[in-house]
Amino acid sequence: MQLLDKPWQNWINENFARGCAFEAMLADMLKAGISKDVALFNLNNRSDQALVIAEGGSNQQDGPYEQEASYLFQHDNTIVTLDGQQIQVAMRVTAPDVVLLDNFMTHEECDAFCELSKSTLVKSTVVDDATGASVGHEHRTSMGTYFTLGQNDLVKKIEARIAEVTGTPVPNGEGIQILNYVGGGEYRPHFDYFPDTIGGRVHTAKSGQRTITVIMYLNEVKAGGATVLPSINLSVYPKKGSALYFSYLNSKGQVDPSTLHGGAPVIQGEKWIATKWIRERIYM
Ligand code: PD2
Ligand code: ZN
Repeated sequence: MQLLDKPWQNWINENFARGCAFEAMLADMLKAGISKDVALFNLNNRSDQALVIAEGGSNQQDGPYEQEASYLFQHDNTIVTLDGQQIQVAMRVTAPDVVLLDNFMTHEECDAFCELSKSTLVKSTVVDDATGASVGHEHRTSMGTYFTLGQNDLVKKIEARIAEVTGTPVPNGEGIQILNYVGGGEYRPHFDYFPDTIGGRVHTAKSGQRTITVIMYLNEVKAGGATVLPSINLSVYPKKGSALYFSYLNSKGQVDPSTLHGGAPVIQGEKWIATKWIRERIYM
């Protein structure tokens, strides 16, 4: 069976890494004139994703990502927020811009988020590359729910804290998303920024690109469930109340492919997180 050329192999690997739907990729390939047999063969026998990322092939911009100062650069070991939360900087990587914050939330705040979410969890989705629609996918096996901006006092307090720590306006944040993973649940490696595709542009048209992700850990996981950044061989294990920050958009509009990240399978116990994605402009 015919192995497609390098640009097509890269395209397949990049889209898999982003969590694109298999069916959407197949449809795009058929549209481009590739026969179904060849498309299926190449989708099922893709070359090593890590290789493509190492070659810098995971976004369409010119030249390598130029690292700029972190949004959190102004902070020292401890950040005391206006509401009195004493947050410790536990770990920092400068390229990509990654910071682990301990004691970002109290245990009571974590428990309250889980309690408030339990009754509204639904199967999580990914963005369809071709259309921008939200679709279910085997690469993302969690249950989730969203809070709208400022939906209740807890949400307001945490949104204000995120805005203060990251130095970004509250209205630039998407609503907090709660995710719950159980037995084997995972979120395969992907980018949180939107790709430069028709589907991606549907999402960036109004509020711009995503700039920052803050993942807040709401419980301790018995085994597995680390957030992994394979490009830098980093695994962050969930610790109740801590938060993982990373940023991926610079002032030139480049996005940082080394922020490829995923949620490793939960082996024992369950995993609860809250995620905040921040945009360039007011989110609407
Ligand atoms: O659950 C995680 O650790 C995880 C991994 C990758 C969450 C997200 N991405 C996300 O919410 O974007
Ligand atoms: Zn993510």
